[in-house]
Amino acid sequence: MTKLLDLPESKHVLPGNRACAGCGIGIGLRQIIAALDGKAVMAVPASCLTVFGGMYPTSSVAVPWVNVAFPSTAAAAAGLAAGLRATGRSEEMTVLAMAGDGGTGDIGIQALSGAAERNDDFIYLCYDNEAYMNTGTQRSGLTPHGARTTTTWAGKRENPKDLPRIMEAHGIPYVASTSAVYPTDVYDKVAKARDMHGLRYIHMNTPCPSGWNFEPKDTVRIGELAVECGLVVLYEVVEGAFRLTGRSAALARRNKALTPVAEYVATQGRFRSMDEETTAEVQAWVDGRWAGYVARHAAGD
Ligand SMILES: Cc1ncc(C[n+]2csc(CCOP(=O)(O)OP(=O)(O)O)c2C)c(N)n1
Ligand code: SF4
Ligand SMILES: [Mg+2]
Repeated sequence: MTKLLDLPESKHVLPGNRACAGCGIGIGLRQIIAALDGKAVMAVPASCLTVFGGMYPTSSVAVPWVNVAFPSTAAAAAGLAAGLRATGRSEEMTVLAMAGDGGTGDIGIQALSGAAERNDDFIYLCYDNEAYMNTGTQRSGLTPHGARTTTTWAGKRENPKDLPRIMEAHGIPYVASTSAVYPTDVYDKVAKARDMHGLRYIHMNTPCPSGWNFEPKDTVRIGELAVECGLVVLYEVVEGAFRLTGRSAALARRNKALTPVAEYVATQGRFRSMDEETTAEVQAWVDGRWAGYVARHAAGD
């Protein structure tokens, strides 16, 4: 595992963009592009990520980038990969499709599922800020149970879709779950995916101070707390073999109860109206999932 001080300096994600202060996307994006050494071509739909792309002719991301229609990110990436293959340049650069949770789990899922079924040759990275943030915080299929958005005033009633698991069911070579606030975990997973072929799917949690309603200075603390309480789990599935990574692996080794979900929800305004009953439901859901991850880790399947 790469050590924090050994991470390369970010040469391709430049200072200066219009994203909110404390945005988790920027932290993760630096490691993603660094792991590809800037040798990437990106396909990106409408989202907060396009704010980092900026308005032509300026951009804070110094790699080629195609803005694509919302449902077609994976289809566009498959086309870019086919183009590189046809011109004999597949080994020169990686095709990186990168989209939000709404653009991936709701709007883009059919194109992504098709690309996974064909095992098209690109990395798809979904950054998950847990709602449609660029348009002012509407509920997505990945918004957590209990979270308040502009379309769930009383708190969302459903559990979020488990997108990495849906992708794993396609039998693709690589699936990973990470968090932007663990830079070495992000870097190592993207670097591993870079050296593989076929469809590689990485899911990255990205805390969002504006939509989750917390102070920008707390991004890293809140991202870490999500892992401490098991709402976000760091893992990878390589050719079907599952293992927990980084902090999640350490928590499993410790073999103690995780931090209660109640501590996490107390840190964010979006959970302000969450009552004790809902918190207990979410806790039970997290406990069940965590036990499943720990069992898979132990079995190595
Ligand atoms: C076809 C289409 N429908 C709706 C929009 C408006 N729109 C732009 S960004 C966005 C939110 C995307 O949410 P997500 O994919 O989660 O990314 P985030 O904004 O959270 O980073 C929406 C609905 C659009 N640009 N195009
Ligand atoms: S709304 Fe959230 S995800 Fe979007 S730029 Fe602001 S902090 Fe980042
Ligand atoms: Mg989103």
